[in-house]
Amino acid sequence: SDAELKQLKDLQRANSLIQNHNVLVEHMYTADPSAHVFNGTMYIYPSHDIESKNEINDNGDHFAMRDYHVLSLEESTGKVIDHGVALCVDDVKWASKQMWAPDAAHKLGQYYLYFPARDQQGIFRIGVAKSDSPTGPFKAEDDYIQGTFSIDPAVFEDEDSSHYLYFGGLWGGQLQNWQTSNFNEQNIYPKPGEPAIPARVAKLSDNMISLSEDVKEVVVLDESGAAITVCDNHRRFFEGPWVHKHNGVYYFSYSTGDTHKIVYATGDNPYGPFTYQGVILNPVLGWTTHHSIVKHNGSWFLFYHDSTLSGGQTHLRSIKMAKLEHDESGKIKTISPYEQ
Ligand code: FUB
Repeated sequence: SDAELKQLKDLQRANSLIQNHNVLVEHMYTADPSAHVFNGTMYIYPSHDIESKNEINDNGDHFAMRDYHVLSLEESTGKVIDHGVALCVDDVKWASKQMWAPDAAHKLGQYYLYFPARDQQGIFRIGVAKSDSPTGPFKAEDDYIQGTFSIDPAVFEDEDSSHYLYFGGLWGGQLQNWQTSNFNEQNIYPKPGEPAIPARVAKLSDNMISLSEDVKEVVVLDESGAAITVCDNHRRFFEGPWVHKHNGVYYFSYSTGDTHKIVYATGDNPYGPFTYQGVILNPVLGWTTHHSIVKHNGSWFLFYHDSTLSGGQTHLRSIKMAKLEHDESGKIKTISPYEQ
């Protein structure tokens, strides 16, 4: 089958790449790195990948993660420190399993960890946990953030100190089950030619643990101003939203899922619409690709993951980083992860 052929090709590529994997940590598997600079230090909030006996399927059952570790990095070339377990699913009342891609934010001496997990009914929701340290341990709120659903939270802090929570992911991430305001057991996709299913965004309240407004759709347009359509798999949103701001422009970037790219679109405000611009990261080894973009000491960095260290096992990933460049017109230079 196509899937078996891809796995075989991935394994062959892994064998040739394993010698020079340059992963950031080797003592555990890590993925979905959300990086932030807090008080001058770079902190990384990744998923903590683990072995699983679950079937490998489009529902993502093989991603059975249970906890989070926070990592820090003093210099972009420095050693990565693992600060240990920051939050475990057993300590989150509303969650049952699958602690997927998290993110974090800082406000007035408090740190907030945002994370998706399945609730007791198996529906993905987004929760929040607090700490007075960027490395945790974090204490989870008793319930998930009302109004949230699906996966992959990403928090963007604008220059006026407003915080925006982006989220969403297709297939196992259940975004296709939220075409109305209630969870629908059935997967509902738009018809060919119709606009793609969008990521979602809402401003966070001052308390950082609730939404201050209704959830809105994040629309991505093509060069003619039309919404990217559902069958445009090389450009439509799949999962892993992230926003950064450069020279006053808002950059909305995300994974295209089954075409395995990180792409970006630009806009003039945090809600969009955003206009598609191009590819940030070409496909990595493994099915998923997930990133974050952060500025540290005047330079921009891309954090991402691949499955090199595990020999191509798609649910056992490792985080990496690369320098990211905006050219004079604001375009991001495409990164090809295995080319020097
Ligand atoms: O790590 C589990 C899922 O895989 C994430 O939520 C997605 O973004 C993908 O990386």
